[in-house]
Amino acid sequence: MSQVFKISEQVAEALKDGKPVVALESTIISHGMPYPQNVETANAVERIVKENGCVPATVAVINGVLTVGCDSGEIELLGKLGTSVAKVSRRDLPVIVAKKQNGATTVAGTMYACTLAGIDVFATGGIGGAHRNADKTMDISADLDELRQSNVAVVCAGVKSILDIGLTLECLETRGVPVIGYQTEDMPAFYTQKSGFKTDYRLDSPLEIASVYEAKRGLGLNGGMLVVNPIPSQYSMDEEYIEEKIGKALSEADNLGITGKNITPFLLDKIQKLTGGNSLKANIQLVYNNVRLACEISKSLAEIRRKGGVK
Ligand code: PSU
Ligand code: MN
Repeated sequence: MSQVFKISEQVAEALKDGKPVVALESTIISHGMPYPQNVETANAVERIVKENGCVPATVAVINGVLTVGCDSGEIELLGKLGTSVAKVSRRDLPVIVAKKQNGATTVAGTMYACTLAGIDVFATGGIGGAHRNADKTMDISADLDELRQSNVAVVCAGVKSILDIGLTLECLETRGVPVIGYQTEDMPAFYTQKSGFKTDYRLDSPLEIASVYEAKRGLGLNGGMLVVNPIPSQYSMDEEYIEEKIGKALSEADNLGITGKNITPFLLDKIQKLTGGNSLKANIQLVYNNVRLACEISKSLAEIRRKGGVK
């Protein structure tokens, strides 16, 4: 059989040596932001990971190979292709690989690659979740089911209120996924620091988060952990303003009958256009903030393991 999975040399070496690695998804590049800001952000993220003493591992399907550790040319390609490249969640992986196509991995697709590679920490902007009318449509992102089964700590800024945040939290509870607020009790709503919902636990240091992750592993509890990191206050958006734009985007999607895998990218694009790029600025900054926290967690985890792990 031809090669279906590849870890870049740099990432493989770091993993072998117990060095801290941070995984990054690629749907956020192709479907989450416009070109060229998407490529600029992805490159800046790689730089931030390195500056913070970790090895970046951007994940995507490149010519049919699920690749952990994309190079800058591959990142540029995904950014330029934008929404014309396949959006690859768990169910899409075998098809895009067999057809030898390119694909940008979602949180679910990236978490699966992390499991294959043995990467424990993954940073992104926001995860998918239960959509606002999920009680009727059953539109619940595969990201939530992946969190049930893949052993990865995912650092995000919560979920956008394009989703039903309360229902998303219920789905996570059912799936046994701990939702950890970093230095907060509040579940953030991506563009804002609060959603009106609470997290399961508040932890105040990367070391505590890493210890919980290791305890989970020690117990043989399969599945992920969701670390929610609120957008820094200087970049957070006015709640009423963003809610109004989200409402508009949702009703437009409804009028156009957009469903399935197209709905999330449609809403992300609409919101960016309706806010005249303001939301993109906030989005970029919260990603950087999550990447920095993920680096600290990954370094703490490496340190715990160097000292012999949680007993
Ligand atoms: N939410 C965002 N930005 C994103 C996504 C979600 O704020 O870029 C992307 C992520 O890749 C996520 C995917 O995994 O959308 C979820 O898509 P769906 O709802 O179709 O599962
Ligand atoms: Mn969906």
